[in-house]
Parts: sequence; C-alpha cells; structure tokens
Amino acid sequence: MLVGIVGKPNCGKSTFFKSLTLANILIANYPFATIEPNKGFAHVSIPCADKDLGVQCNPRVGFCIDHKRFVPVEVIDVAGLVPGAHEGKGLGNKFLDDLNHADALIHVIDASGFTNERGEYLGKAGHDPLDDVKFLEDEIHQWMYGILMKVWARQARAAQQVHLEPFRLIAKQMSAFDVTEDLAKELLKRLNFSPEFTKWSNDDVMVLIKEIRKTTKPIVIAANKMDVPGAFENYERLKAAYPEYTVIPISAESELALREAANHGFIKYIPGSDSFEVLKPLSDAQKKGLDYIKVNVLDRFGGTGVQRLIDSMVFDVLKKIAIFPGGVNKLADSEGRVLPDCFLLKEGSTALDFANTIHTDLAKGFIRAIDVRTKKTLGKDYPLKHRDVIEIVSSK
Ligand SMILES: Nc1nc2c(ncn2[C@@H]2O[C@H](COP(=O)(O)OP(=O)(O)OP(=O)(O)O)[C@@H](O)[C@H]2O)c(=O)[nH]1
Ligand SMILES: [Mg+2]
Repeated sequence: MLVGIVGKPNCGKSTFFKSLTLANILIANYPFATIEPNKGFAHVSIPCADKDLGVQCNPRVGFCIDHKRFVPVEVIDVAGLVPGAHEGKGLGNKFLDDLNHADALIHVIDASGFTNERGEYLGKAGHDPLDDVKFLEDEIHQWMYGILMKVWARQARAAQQVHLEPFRLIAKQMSAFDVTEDLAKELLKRLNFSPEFTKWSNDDVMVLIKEIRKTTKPIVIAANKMDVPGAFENYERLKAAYPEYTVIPISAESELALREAANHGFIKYIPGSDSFEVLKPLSDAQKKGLDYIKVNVLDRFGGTGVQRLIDSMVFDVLKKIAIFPGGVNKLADSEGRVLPDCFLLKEGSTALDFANTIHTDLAKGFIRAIDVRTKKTLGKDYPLKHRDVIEIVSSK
C-alpha cells in the first residue's frame, strides 16, 4: 500500500511527510523546495492485541507504546503541483508519474490562506484555500485523461475491428494505475456505457476517468496550518463546501515539533494523543513553543490531527483491517519476538487470503485457521475481523 502526499507548492507536504516519518528532508518557505520524491514509512495506530492476550508484544517492524500498536504504511511526498502541471507547468508532469501506483492521495491544503496558487508566501491571508480543492482534482483528472487519450482514437478503431471489448482496452491503457480488466468492466457497468466505444464523446471519457480516479485514488483533504489564526474558519468552510470529502484539520508543524521533542527525550508523546508529558528541563524557547502547541492545537483540536488523518485514510477510506499472525500455543517467532507482525488487508478478506498474504505455500497447504483469542477453528472462507489474531494450520 502506498499513500501519495499531494498539493500546491509550500502547503506543507514535506513537513507533513517528515512528521509522519521523521526522515531528514528539506522543508522551506518557498515553492518547489522538493524536487525528487521522498519515500518513507508512516504508521497507522490500533489498539494492540497483546493486551487482550496478556503479553507484551515486540514488533519486527513498526512499534508499540502503551499497547498502542503502530503499523507501517508507505508514503510518498512529491513536488508541488501548480495549475497546468499536466501540460508540464511548474515542475511538469514528471512527478505525477511518481504517483502512478499510489492507492490513495492526501491533499494537503494551506488552510491559513497565506500562500497563493503558485505557493508564494503572501505574509498574510490573501488566498482562498477552497480554490485549491478543485484545481488539484482537475490536474489529476487531466493527467489521467491525457494518458488514456494519447492512443485512444487509433486503438479504439483497431480494437473495434477485432471486436476487442472496451474494458480490455481500458485496462491495457490504464495498467500503470493498477486498473485491472475486472475493475474496468465493473466501472463501465456502473456507468452504463455503451459497448460501441468509438462513439464515446470526450466528455464520456472524462466521466470514466473521474470514476477511475475515485476508485483507484481516493482523496482525503488535510486542512493544514491549523495553528495559524484564521485557519480553523477556512477548515469549516472547506468542510461545508466539499461534503463529499473527508476533511481533517491538522498542524503538521506541531506534530513534527512534538515528535522531534519526543525523539530527543524531552517529552513523552504518543502520536495521536491530545497531550504530552515533560520529561527533562526545557529551555525557555522550547517551553514557549510547546506551550503554544498545547494551547492552540492540542487543547483546541484534541490533537495535531496527523495520526487521525493517516488512520482515517487507511481504515475508513481504504477500508483496511489489521490482522496479527499468531499461534494458539506460541505467540513468538523463532527469534522470540512476541506478535512480531501485523498485516493490513482489505475488508472482506478471508482466512485463506491471509494465508496467501503471509506465504503462498501456507495457502496451498491450507488445512484450517484458528482464532487465537477464542481457540475456535475457522474455515478458509472465514471473513476476517479487524484485530483478529489468527493461526494458519497448513500441510506445507
Ligand atoms: N504555521 C505552520 N506552518 C507550516 C505547517 N506545515 C508546514 N508549514 C510551513 O510551510 C512552509 C512550507 O513547508 P514544506 O513542508 O516545505 O511545504 P511543501 O508543500 O513540501 O513545499 P514544496 O516542496 O515547495 O512543494 C514551511 O515554512 C513550513 O514550516 C503548519 O502546520 N503550520
Ligand atoms: Mg516539499
């Protein structure tokens, strides 16, 4: 799973990315600070299964604090998008290609209104952040449309002559976006499109593109810079103007400051929490900075919103569930790590899907699964539930 971070220049994408990953990257108050994409791991949080089982886990990847388990999810931070990016404006559409395989997009918006559409800093509120929503959506749609249309007219005629069905052609042309034949077929049925695809108008093709984008790249809006006075009012306007979107208020800069302070041992801060605990004497400047965050962000919004956003993206929008592999008699792996893994699967996945995720051999030799909490035997079609701990019994 890969989550793309997008938005106009200077809206806070890299700050948001760094607050999620603590990677050492460039953050700067000017447009196009980021040129090459940054890739790293964020973490979604769930109540760990270790508490229910009376053990303390020891994750192989990710981490667990106070029985809150953090499971890695790959994220990519790309260069800023400006109007006309799909035609090569700004840094061109090279970085749009960096997003091909993203399963979802987080659109970071500078809700303070202090930067214009090109990301130039205005020093005061002078841009309406509501305008940024549609522009980004349009750029992404135009980009995908361009890829389909590049060969559409020629290929559609040739395909019709050999009676190639439209869904096959669409899947072939949009394979870079992970559009499978099954998905293309389903979308065409949903839209009730005629099989005579040489007769589709350009508007019809755009309707299809929008449906492909919605399905393969759902967007969640991060209304950033909530710590700036006036940003909250813009967040409320955003929410009212775009009810079809999940809009989450965040302060990426506050999250970054808290995580860095925690990393250096000054405070105890669990990502997603609405408070922190001071562990070491702080300088006046540190104290002032942390007090500001406490009063203007944590107390006001119940957190910085960053963890809530990534959790909401993965569990509510992408509809993933977290499953722990474990044995009824043994919760540790060969290195003694207790509940070492946690996998994110699509809602509706079965015990057999889970076996396949761990290893195809486990699935091939599947005998049964066991619910480690209840010790009940489960068949291969058992629909997994979020936070299940499952043992797979296999002949291989
Ligand atoms: N007040 C405030 N400023 C922020 C916040 N997040 C980011 N910024 C500031 O916004 C400016 C741009 O941040 P970046 O993270 O470099 O923005 P970007 O979107 O990656 O920019 P490009 O790479 O140029 O597209 C910097 O000065 C950040 O400190 C926030 O939550 N609050
Ligand atoms: Mg950047």
